[in-house]
Amino acid sequence: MSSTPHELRPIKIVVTGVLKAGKSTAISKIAESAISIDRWRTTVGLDYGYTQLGIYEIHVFGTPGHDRFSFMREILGKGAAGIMLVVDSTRPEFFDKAVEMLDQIGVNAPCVVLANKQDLPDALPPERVKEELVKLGLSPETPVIGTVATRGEGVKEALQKLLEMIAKPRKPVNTRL
Ligand SMILES: Nc1nc2c(ncn2[C@@H]2O[C@H](COP(=O)(O)OP(=O)(O)O)[C@@H](O)[C@H]2O)c(=O)[nH]1
Ligand SMILES: [Mg+2]
Repeated sequence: MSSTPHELRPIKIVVTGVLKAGKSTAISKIAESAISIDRWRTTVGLDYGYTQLGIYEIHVFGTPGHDRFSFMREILGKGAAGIMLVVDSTRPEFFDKAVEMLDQIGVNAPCVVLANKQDLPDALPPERVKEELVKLGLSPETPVIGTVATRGEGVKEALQKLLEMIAKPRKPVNTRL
């Protein structure tokens, strides 16, 4: 069965992470079209990207890294079907902050982590990134995928994984339904 545009399901995905982790770069690789509101190469407002994959019409929103925009994280998180957390695998000192940002999104949606900058020699491998993040409170079921956002490596795979998690039926709140 082929799907017509009418059957496309619009969903919102939020991309979060600290400054310079690679969020804008990752979004530009995911999306057919992407915009970034930035100044001096730093995202000050937000990133937005749009793409279609399978049955989904995907609207990707990147949260701004600067703390003075922290209020935006909760706003952007509203109604999100999934979350992508981008971390710079060479900067474990920021992992704590990354997990904190995940909390600030404030939605209990499926999440994947992009262990980005795997091309750099001092990058922690994805398994090590996961170990560290779990120590800081990340749920151990969260997939952590190695990526090189500048080359687009692993980014689409991470999105695909997230979509699989979104598609998985979750226990209904009302068990009689
Ligand atoms: N070496 C390397 N650099 C990256 C990678 N992803 C992003 N960068 C660089 O890291 C910097 C910050 O990326 P950006 O996407 O603006 O981060 P954001 O602040 O999270 O949106 C830029 O100079 C990017 O070119 C990667 O996978 N490898
Ligand atoms: Mg940015």
